[in-house]
Amino acid sequence: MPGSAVYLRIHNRGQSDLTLVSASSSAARTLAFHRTVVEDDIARMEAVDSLLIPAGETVELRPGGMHIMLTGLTDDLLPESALPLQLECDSGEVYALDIPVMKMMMSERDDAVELGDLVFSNRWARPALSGMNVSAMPSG
Ligand SMILES: [Cu+2]
Repeated sequence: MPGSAVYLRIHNRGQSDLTLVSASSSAARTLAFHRTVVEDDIARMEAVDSLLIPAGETVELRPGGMHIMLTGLTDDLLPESALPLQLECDSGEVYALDIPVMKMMMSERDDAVELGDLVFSNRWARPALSGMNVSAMPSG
């Protein structure tokens, strides 16, 4: 199944907990919040309905953990391009971000974007081609 995954760090600098309830992009038909669970030494991914960002805390989406899964790609995700991502909060607020496509995370990056109470940083997505049956399957 062709697909990609988005990783990023989200810090809530506000006084209230925020919950992200959906993700969308013009580059893919389906986006879902996933977490990785390990049972009997086998890792698999599981969809979760929402992503809680507690007040004052930081949530990290990274390979092998939480991530945003993209399937049904409508655009090729090529290295050095960027994909548009919208995250919707339960308050109705929508956060629009560009996610750089890269093969791996290049350590810490100074790319923080402040939108309302949330600060997004270290964001990246795995490269993938929209037409391929076999792709570099995100490991989690
Ligand atoms: Cu996944």
